[in-house]
Amino acid sequence: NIALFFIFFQGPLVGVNPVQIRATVDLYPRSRPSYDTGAHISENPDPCDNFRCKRGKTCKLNEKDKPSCVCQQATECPPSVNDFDHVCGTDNRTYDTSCELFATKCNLEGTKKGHRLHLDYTGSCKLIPQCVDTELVQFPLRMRDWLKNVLLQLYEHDSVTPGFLTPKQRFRVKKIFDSERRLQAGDHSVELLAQDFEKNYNMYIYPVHWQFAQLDQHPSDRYLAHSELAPLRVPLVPMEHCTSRFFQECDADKDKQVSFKEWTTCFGIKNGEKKKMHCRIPYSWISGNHK
Ligand SMILES: *[C@@H]1O[C@H](CO)[C@@H](O)[C@H](O)[C@H]1NC(C)=O
Ligand SMILES: [Ca+2]
Ligand SMILES: [Ca+2]
Repeated sequence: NIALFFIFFQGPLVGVNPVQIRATVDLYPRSRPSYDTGAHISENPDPCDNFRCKRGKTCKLNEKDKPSCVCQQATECPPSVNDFDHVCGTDNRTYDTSCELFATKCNLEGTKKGHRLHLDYTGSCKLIPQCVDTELVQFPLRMRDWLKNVLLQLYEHDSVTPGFLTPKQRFRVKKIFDSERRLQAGDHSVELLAQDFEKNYNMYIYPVHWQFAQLDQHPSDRYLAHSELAPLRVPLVPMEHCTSRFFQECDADKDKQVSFKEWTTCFGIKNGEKKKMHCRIPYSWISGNHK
């Protein structure tokens, strides 16, 4: 999922971004043909093959020749290919690559500095302007519109190469896609976005629910922890200076998690339509989990 959002957000939250096409393939690897020929299978497989370590760590064999995870050295990280590989840490220091940041964090393990160091956003560190109230109000309007466009794009790709959406997701998005009334993707004024939200409110519900479910995976519990929000936050912060404040204020009860209810409220989607239970979308429909 991280791959999707990293690439999705290489443009501002308006219109249709052609880079999104590549991104979707990364998100849905099952749509990618597999070329595993089995050529790597040898008599003595490296025990470190398929041994996964968390970010910042790498697999090494210990004294007993057993694979184990140890901190990676920043100098062992592959060099950055271009400026897009740079990341800004919460220490406001630019790291050449995210590998370097996580290696640095790992080597600081047990220290306060290491505990505090996180990936803040993609790109070199820069001055992020303060988000003023009037801008904060506009942020969810633009993001809602963007989410809808992302889903419609996925739908179009899915029509050519199935696998981007589950049948149930397709069913939901088709309704939006087929609507004559929908606002086409474009660089719209905040006034127009607000008007369209009033007029076509129903078209915005699913994209907002869908994005939540995309992020709510570790674990899938209807709460977004800070780390679950990261795939969305990290690429967005350098482009949209209200991102951090928006998600902070989204957590209305300040328990450091964004609940499903807090999320929908942030995007202006109504909650608790209890009388219309039969209209509610089962959570599994949104997330695409067939459980
Ligand atoms: C972070 O670093 C950038 C670039 O060096 C600088 O412009 C900015 O003011 C710094 N931000 C803070 C909060 O210190
Ligand atoms: Ca969760
Ligand atoms: Ca909360």
